[in-house]
Amino acid sequence: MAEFVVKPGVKNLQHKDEKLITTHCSYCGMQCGMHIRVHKKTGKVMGVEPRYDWPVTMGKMCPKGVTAYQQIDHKDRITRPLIKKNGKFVEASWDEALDLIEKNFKGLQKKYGKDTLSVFGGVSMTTEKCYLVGKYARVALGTRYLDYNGRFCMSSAAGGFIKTFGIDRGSTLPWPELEHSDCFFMAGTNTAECHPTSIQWFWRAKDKGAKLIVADPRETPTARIADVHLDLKPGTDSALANGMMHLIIKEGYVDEAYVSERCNNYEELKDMVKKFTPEYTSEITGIAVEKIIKAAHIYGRSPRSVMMFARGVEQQSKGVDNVTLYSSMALLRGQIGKFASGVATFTGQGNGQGGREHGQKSDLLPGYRKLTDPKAVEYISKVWGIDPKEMPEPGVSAYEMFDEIQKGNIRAMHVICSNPAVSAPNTEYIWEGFRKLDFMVVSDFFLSETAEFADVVLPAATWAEDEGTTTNLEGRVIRIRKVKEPLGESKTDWEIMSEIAKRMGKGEHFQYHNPKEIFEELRIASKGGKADYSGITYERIEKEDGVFWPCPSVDHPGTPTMFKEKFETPDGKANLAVVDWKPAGETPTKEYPHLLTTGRVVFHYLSGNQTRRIDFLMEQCPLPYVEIHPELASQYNLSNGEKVKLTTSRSQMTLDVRLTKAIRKDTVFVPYHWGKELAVNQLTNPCLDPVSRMPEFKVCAVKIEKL
Ligand SMILES: Nc1nc2c(c(=O)[nH]1)N[C@H]1C(S)=C(S)[C@@H](COP(=O)(O)OP(=O)(O)OC[C@H]3O[C@@H](n4cnc5c(=O)[nH]c(N)nc54)[C@H](O)[C@@H]3O)O[C@H]1N2
Ligand SMILES: Nc1nc2c(c(=O)[nH]1)N[C@H]1C(S)=C(S)[C@@H](COP(=O)(O)OP(=O)(O)OC[C@H]3O[C@@H](n4cnc5c(=O)[nH]c(N)nc54)[C@H](O)[C@@H]3O)O[C@H]1N2
Ligand code: SF4
Ligand SMILES: [Mo]
Repeated sequence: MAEFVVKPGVKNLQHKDEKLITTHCSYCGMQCGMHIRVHKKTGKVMGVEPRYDWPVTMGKMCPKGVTAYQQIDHKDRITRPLIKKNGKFVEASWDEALDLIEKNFKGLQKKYGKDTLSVFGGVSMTTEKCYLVGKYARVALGTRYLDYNGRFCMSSAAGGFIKTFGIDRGSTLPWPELEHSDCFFMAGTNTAECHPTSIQWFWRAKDKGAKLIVADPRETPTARIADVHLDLKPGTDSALANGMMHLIIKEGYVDEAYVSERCNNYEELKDMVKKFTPEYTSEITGIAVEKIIKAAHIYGRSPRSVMMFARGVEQQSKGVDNVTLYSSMALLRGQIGKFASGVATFTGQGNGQGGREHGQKSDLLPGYRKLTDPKAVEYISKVWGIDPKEMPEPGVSAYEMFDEIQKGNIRAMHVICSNPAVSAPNTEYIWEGFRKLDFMVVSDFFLSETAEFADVVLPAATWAEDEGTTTNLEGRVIRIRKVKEPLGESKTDWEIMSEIAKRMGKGEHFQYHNPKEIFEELRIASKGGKADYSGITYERIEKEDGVFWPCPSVDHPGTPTMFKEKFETPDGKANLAVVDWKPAGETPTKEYPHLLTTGRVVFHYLSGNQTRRIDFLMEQCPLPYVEIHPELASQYNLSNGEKVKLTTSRSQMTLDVRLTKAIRKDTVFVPYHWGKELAVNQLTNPCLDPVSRMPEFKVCAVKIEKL
């Protein structure tokens, strides 16, 4: 019945009636290599096969990835445009929907000015689409108000990397080198559940003797395999990193030659970390002194180490500080720009890297150019064929757009590929904003909690119904392939934006026939920028198993390892962080005596709008819950499975208790993948990092009550 596809290293099983279409999983930044099985005669999607010859994931996939294909023909797909009439959605033709959008967008702009429209983007889309969102907002709609869900995801990493290294690329090294590292310091990353197919690299390294240090308030599946688990109090990472550097300096683990040649601020850093003795560090972080010392010795003595972090340290009002400090630990050890060592943040969304480089952010243009730089404006205006004077000014960050709604400065919003009704902090404020809008459009393929607020919902094609590129967590640009035609009347996001552009009288700037044409334009737009894609072509990606940016010409090999000779700062040196510890935006009080942190489980993805529709994943994890240590629970006489009320100064909600010893006694944890009354973001603190404008999803003060 089955036959083997014979190709070196490939062991995929293939049925004779099926063809395999080679692509990548739609969900996280790992972008696991996979083949979608399609019936040759009917074109029906039959299932998935992992791709054994993909060098980053080598045939591994997680429970979300192996069921991702079930979205493609899912019964819940929106297949025709929806228009809200008397509070209810009715199906409409594309012409009706687009007419209504045109009438409202034009009418509102005539009355209130161009900036009354806004766009809220997302990075589950290909880079071609993400690039086009920026052009759509600025050229088709002509508004300054554009931001995207990556603001809640990668923005502190971006801010920290720019400060430290002068450029924001998530990883300084390619993933297959991890196997040859001696030590991994992992702060605020639950890799085992959030980037599960990475774990194979750490196991292979561990088999050769590598050590793993994990800093997390919870004993996650990642922490469970660690040699040292630094169980810190949420919001204290800057103290921990300073404490580690205190010991690295004191014990003589600094690579003095590297630091003097390649880094600024060493003397100032030494002064700053003097007070962070293990005792002082322990007092702030709550980690035992011996563990701090043990971790510093392991990290300090490892010839090749990789500093790794994720949202646990970044989604804080001091997220940028944390990133600069942890990166500085790696710099002190001279670990950046060499084989099997470096710094990496785990990119969250599938295209979290590529989608943030080409102008979806309120202050950025393609290629990481700055909207405040007149030369950049001039260059991009030329590529786009507009007068530089028409280029809108920078707008505001994702959460701050909701302040503009309250002030009446924004009266319409087009949400493309995001579900902020679930995923933005302090959701009641977000819901209030959506209700206040005069007109709202959402592009999605499933009716999300956000879409329910909309006046018009446009059926978007899925990741499997279009081709294009994404950039994975290493910085490798890869190909996403079209598996089948869009379901029903759904259209690709680039077609939808181009249609609306035409209606807004800007059609001449959106004359695309396929994603490749958009990519060719993006190559030019990014040329000479920091994220230079001009040397990358679809053909090269195919031939070379992806191409790492920056890649400034077609004969350039791409850049798997960053900063081999110099950093991207004006003087070519990295900036060590001289930053004191500051408390989180909210700390426990008498009324709210405990800490609440939020995050993920392996079975669901982000707002859950995709994974809550997959039966297998719902069977594994149907509802949110609150993780509480048995000692804390006993203070409130709570037992497993009981209902408990959590209250913060913003709101309250009811959750099931899950007793576990794998969490600090002063902290509770809730996963955030559910909406409405089940959304933990009703409780979270919208306190923003001053640089990245990242909300503090990871720390707030909470009250616990037995019901
Ligand atoms: N299964 C699954 N995988 C995913 C996703 C998903 O939704 N589900 N989403 C993807 C996306 S977009 C992202 S951004 C990534 C996120 O990947 P991660 O950042 O790894 O995931 P989180 O669960 O948000 O947070 C990681 C850890 O931070 C810890 N933490 C909380 N507060 C602190 C603190 O103050 N300091 C430190 N050091 N740690 C703290 C939490 O206990 C948690 O275990 O995952 C990607 N992969
Ligand atoms: N409390 C708390 N809140 C958090 C976090 C946390 O750790 N704690 N993490 C934050 C992070 S890191 C992130 S990344 C955000 C994510 O927050 P969201 O942006 O809300 O995440 P998604 O659920 O991916 O939303 C994407 C939506 O777009 C749709 N979609 C997917 N692909 C496409 C496409 O190609 N085109 C179109 N048009 N639509 C598409 C999906 O169906 C879904 O409804 O949440 C943030 N919120
Ligand atoms: S690890 Fe990420 S990319 Fe890989 S299968 Fe799971 S969700 Fe998809
Ligand atoms: Mo994310």
